[in-house]
Amino acid sequence: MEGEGGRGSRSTLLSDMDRQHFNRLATTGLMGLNLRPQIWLDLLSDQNPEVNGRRLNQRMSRLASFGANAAGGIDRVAFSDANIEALDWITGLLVESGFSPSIDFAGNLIARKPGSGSELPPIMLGSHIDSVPGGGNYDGQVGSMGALEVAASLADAAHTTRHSLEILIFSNEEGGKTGSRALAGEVEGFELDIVTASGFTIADGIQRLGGNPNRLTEVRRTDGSAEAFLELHIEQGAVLDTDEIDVGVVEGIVGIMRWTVTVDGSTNHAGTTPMDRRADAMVGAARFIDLVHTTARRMPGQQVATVGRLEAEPGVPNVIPGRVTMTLEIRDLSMAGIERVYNEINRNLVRITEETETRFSFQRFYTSRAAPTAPWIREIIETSARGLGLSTRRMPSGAGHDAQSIALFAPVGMIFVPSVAGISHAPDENTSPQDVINGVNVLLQTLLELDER
Ligand code: HGY
Ligand code: MN
Ligand code: MN
Repeated sequence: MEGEGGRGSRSTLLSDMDRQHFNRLATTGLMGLNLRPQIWLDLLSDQNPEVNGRRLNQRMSRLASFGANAAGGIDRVAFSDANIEALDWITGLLVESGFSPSIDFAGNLIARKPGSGSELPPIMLGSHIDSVPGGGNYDGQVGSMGALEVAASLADAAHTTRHSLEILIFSNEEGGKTGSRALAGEVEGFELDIVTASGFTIADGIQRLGGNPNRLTEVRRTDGSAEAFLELHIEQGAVLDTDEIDVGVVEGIVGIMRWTVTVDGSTNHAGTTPMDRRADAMVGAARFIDLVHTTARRMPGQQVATVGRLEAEPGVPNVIPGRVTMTLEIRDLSMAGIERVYNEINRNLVRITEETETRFSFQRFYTSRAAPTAPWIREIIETSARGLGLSTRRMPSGAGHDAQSIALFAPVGMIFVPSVAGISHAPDENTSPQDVINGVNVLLQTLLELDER
């Protein structure tokens, strides 16, 4: 904190970084102003240390080549070969920055660098590099390359933080935040058998990454085992872009619950069964989808609900479907809000089951708890951004993030940068190189402030 200045080594970093600025400016023309060196240094010591934006964006491009698809996006789903190859590349970069990387039992890539205050808990930084099928080049990747760039900038400046640093590239974020939830002790046993977009179960996938699903519970961290966790991420919505705000300061992250919904009716001949003698599971499903949508829409609040997948059996044109299997996902900033939507859907479902003569059953398969970010870290992010001349806006996150799992055992902060037109989970996902740099500068500055505490 402010009043405790002097015990840390931040001043060393500032002067080292200033020297970098000095060198850069000296070679790029400030020399021409013919100022005395002492004056340059005085000028420069007022500046915030900045990361190497060129290296950062070059690495963003290189990362985009792992699992690149023809649409300009990526198919780097968790546990795929592209996921593993990208992790190998990142491992090398972490070593170059003086970090010791390893894969934990949950398949997280974790790299550590000791701080000067050996008794202090670590500061954690990171995000994910796995994508949804047909994803874009920024979701998770800005925060991952951002953490690596912070590491590289600190190494360039030969700066040792007081707290040890831990960089984490979490496993299977898109398929259920397996890595970060394992650190919080939240992964349920049955999840290991879930088949992911890669075609591998979560258990097999963890093994492919070099983890060990049988020892998953051993990675659980205890309360207070970290000083803080910082995650930089793209907004994935259009608020910052539309209002031309540089940086979002996340106040809270939505909770998410998902269920497999099974609708049972009667399989029968599509040509000979009269319309009034059918128990068509697809009709039950159709009415259910509408109910989910209208319920979430009509209730007061900001909850969202989605049926994202549907399969009919036997799934042929001339048979009335006897069974439909769907997913239901509900999100809200409070878990009680999710429960309210779920109960309201179920209350109205009675009518649908009666009218369509179908039966519904629900099996919950995923829970990611809603989490507020730490108020004191929000303030540090805000001050850091403003110190860099960037505008800020406090906002909630409707997307899920690894930070919400880490929030279960450590204070977390999240920095958002704009997503062009709010597009995400699609090849057109985009964030300008300058916005990426801005976000990473805020990440670095926030880390340095936290390290002073
Ligand atoms: O689904 C989500 O919100 C996140 O992108 N994993
Ligand atoms: Mn995502
Ligand atoms: Mn993400």
